Amino acid sequence: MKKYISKYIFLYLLLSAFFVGNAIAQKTQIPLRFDKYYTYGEIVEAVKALNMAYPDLTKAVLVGKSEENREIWALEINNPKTGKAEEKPGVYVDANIHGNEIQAGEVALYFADYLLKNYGKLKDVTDVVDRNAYYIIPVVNVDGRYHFMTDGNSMNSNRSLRISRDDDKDGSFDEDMYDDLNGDGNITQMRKKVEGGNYKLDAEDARIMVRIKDGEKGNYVLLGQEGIDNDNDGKINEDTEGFVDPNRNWGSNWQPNYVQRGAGDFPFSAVGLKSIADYIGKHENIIIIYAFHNNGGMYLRGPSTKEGEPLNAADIAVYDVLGKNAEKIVPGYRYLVSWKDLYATYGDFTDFTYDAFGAYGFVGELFQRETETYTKEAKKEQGEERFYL
Ligand SMILES: [Ca+2]
Ligand SMILES: [Ca+2]
Ligand SMILES: [Ca+2]
Ligand SMILES: [Ca+2]
Ligand SMILES: [Zn+2]
Repeated sequence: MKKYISKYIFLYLLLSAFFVGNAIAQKTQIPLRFDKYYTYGEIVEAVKALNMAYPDLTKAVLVGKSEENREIWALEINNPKTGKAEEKPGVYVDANIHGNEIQAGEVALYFADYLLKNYGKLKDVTDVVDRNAYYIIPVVNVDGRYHFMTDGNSMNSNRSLRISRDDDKDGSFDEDMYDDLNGDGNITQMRKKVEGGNYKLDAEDARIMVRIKDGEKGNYVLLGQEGIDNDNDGKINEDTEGFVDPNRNWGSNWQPNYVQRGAGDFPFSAVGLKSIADYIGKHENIIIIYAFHNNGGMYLRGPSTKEGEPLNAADIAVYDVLGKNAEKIVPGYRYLVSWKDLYATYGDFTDFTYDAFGAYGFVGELFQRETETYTKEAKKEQGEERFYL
């Protein structure tokens, strides 16, 4: 008997060692990796890992929780030897408010990592860290990032918040979502071969469907996005994820859904956004806000609607200095005004932080190629197609 017990204990120890070892191996480590995208969980681990690696300069702060109860974390950077954080100019940086714009999360993390690893090594970095306090939230839409990495995605899915909505008013919420039927990670259009259909295959690429012209004969029909009738009500994909755009739900110049699509039922109906607003409000020293999105190669300032005009001239002068410097620092990126140069958005984040807290705000639209840089000409060429940024 004794022999068996010791054998079991040994096995137990061996197994525990295996699991502990595994847990450590999975943990996000310093130096952080920038050759892959971190999952939501790994981003949280990265914030904590930076805090552990630089305990004198950082705090990891739980800001709040999302619709699906995921934690939203901030990394704060301040050198207490040069003063209290709240007595220094505060620089707030966040990213990935649109859940599918994931690389912005890596950019915010890279920014934190860059400041910390070069502190005491590069003079300019040491100077700015000594003079300012930083508040960095790498992932705002934590549920969106999570689902973007785990679910099949269409072009626009998991951009929004997970506030469910009963689209077909049958008493159940989001009960018939898209289904990735062929398991390729993408929600794409389904097609069916039907002689006399209104589509045909593209001559060069059979994946592409071309609408037939008058007099032509087609042999395909489109069946809509991938999915099955999950709840057996005879309709397919009739109640998918709720659509509240996290950058249309802030408490300044908010407009209801019929004016601003994705607005949500009321300002700050999103619990995660509300917690971030409270967090920023607690740090009265925050004077500048950078919110990183994808894409287009732009630094956008407010106002995000015409009604927000005119900004006061002194603020515009500050914006112009910052914006023109941003253009110099990041070649190809352009400093623009949201409503005028792009499109109007109500309930916008940086409008809220400007109106409520008097902080200068920029939306950094990351990623641009020559062809993808926003121009008025390009918008005309795109015709009816809308790009949401
Ligand atoms: Ca329903
Ligand atoms: Ca729904
Ligand atoms: Ca698929
Ligand atoms: Ca159904
Ligand atoms: Zn965006």
